[in-house]
Amino acid sequence: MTDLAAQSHVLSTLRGQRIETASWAYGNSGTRFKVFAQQGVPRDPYEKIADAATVHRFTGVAPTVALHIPWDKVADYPDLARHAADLGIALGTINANVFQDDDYKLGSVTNADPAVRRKAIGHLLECVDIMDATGSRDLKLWFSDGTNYPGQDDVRTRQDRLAAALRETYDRLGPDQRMLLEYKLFEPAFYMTDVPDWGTAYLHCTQLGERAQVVIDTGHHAPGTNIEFIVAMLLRAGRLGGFDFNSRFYADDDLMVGSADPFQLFRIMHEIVLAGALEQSAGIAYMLDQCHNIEPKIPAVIRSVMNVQEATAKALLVDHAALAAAQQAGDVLEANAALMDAYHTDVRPMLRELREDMGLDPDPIAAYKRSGYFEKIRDERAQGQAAGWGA
Ligand SMILES: [Mn+2]
Repeated sequence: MTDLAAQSHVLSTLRGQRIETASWAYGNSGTRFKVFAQQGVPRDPYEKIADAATVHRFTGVAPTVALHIPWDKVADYPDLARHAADLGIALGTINANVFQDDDYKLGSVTNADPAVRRKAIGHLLECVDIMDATGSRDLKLWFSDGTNYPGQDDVRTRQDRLAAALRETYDRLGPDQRMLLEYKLFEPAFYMTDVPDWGTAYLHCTQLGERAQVVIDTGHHAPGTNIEFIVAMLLRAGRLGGFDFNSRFYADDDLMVGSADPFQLFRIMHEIVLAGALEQSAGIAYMLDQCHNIEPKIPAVIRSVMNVQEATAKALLVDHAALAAAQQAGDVLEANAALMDAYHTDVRPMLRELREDMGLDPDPIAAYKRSGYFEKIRDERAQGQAAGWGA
């Protein structure tokens, strides 16, 4: 390809990129020590969707918003979907929640008590009902289940209970719906987590069927884990269903993706580009799972979308022919340089050009600040109860 043809390929690929934002990113959040309230925070799912639509209006690549049940429970889901459509976006992934009820102290679907397991499975099935009403494709499952002490419960029996719950839920899915199973190393369980790693999630998915896929939350790994290796393995197995993007430094920090380690995000996107998995037809959901505790939320989500775009643009700039030739020749330094040259490219001018081509302001954050949206929501939402975790 000529340089010009290559540039036009990169731009058209970036134009087709889709990043899903999360409803909970717009609500109040914090650490387990303190939730800091912000002004203008949505009071209900309708207002969260309005904020998500605002992110899409300024970025052009975030046309869906993930919901979390019961945080985003409403009486009329088709009406919520219409509200989203009126604002130019759609409802996305449905995230289940079986971790915020006293009954789940010793686990949800893995609990020794069959009545608790039935309650948890009932919630998962209810989430599929909601997907039917919203038109959502994906059900995302994350289980806080695990144990704090050796001997607290039987490891294999808990896996059997988990498998049974996943089977019942999977069998309830429609033909166009998928189950995305998320893993997490630790927390809130500190000795053993029932789905701690990609291998466990992968094993359950392969036993369920084609539409059970693993989701990689970038914050859910031990320090030093080579996440792009996991990406490559799941791509190779056809079991990568999506990402929950966020940034971690110590544990599950849930900060803006690409903020602490933009090079890691680039390495992940490089595997994605190599596998041709950026196309929507590849069926990989690119979602943000973040909380903005000390920074203003909407600009933080916009910044996160831009960080993913920048990492993707750099990954698209890797000279694959030069990389393959260097690898084949055993030229370690040239192979590494093929990646680093792309990583060190300043892609911001190209992304500004892309936004102008899309009829957007080249600087989405500045455009958002000028728009008056924050002043509007600050005044409109001054009264009432702001949404937050568990609300
Ligand atoms: Mn997640």
